[in-house]
Amino acid sequence: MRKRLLTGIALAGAMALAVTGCSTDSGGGDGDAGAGGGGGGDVITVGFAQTGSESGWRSANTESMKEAFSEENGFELVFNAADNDPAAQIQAVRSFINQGVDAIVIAPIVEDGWEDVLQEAKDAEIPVILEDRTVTASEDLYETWVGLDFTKEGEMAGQWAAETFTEPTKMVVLEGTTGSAPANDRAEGFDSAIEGTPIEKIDSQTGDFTRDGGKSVMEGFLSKYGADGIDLVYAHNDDMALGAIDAIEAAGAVPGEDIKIVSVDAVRDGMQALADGKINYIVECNPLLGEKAAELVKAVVAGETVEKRTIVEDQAFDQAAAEEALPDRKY
Ligand code: GYE
Repeated sequence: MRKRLLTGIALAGAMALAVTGCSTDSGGGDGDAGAGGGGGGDVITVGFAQTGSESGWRSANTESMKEAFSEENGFELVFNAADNDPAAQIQAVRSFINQGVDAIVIAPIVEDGWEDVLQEAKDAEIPVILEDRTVTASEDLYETWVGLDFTKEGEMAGQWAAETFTEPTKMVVLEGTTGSAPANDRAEGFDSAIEGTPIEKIDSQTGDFTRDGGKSVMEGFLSKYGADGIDLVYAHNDDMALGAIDAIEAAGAVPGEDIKIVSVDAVRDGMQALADGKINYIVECNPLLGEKAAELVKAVVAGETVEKRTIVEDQAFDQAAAEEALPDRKY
């Protein structure tokens, strides 16, 4: 503990020096000589292992995190985006441990496989805070998690489908990244909500949460079943829904009419497509988790006890609600 604390102080000192040197070199554009020191307190060095940059949601989340973990707020952020490669993400966490950061924040790409590296962080007495996605590893291996209720998101999407489709309906699913918490939970929540309805899942494949992935998987579905053989698309995120829209239009069908679409996230492009009638319903997933994550990191580093889980509430939008929300949408 003490050893780590000393390392932290040494690091903070080195950084304060580096920042001071930097602002002198840059001609004092920042003005305030105290700005680099986080208001005179110790700078908290945080390693953040982001998933990658797969979607609009992810861009908004990265921006929110960078804004919250700023120098002005007393942080030095070491950022890594793993390009959706679970092994690379674990390696990034290991390198944060070796660097002796004060805290590690992880948005875990997949749920499984975290035990060893989380134990290594624990042995090094570096607190780990999860944001966005969850892991299957024991809760003892991390301090806290801030994120969304993905199962509920799936349920909300499924409830809309269950109410909307009362005749036999053929549905295809564009899944998120295989093994990720939102892909697993959004599938489970949706499936439970449509149980006993005439909605039949005829196919389900991963589009990896990307627009290109959604487009190519949808092209495959369209060539296999024909546009007439598909009534509904459930996309685990807006980006894949947007890719599916391109594929449906290219096949000469009308998205939102010939083939209905329900998705999750409510990012600006998705909301625009909903307002345009190309998507029929969107369940929100709030990416603005930075402020809460930074607050938790500060508390944990200060040795305070924090809640094990913080869940941010989501809402859902139909076309009219999207039109109304769009002008003030922050992401
Ligand atoms: O829905 C998707 C992103 O983990 C909640 O990841 C997040 C998901 C989000 O790529 O767009």
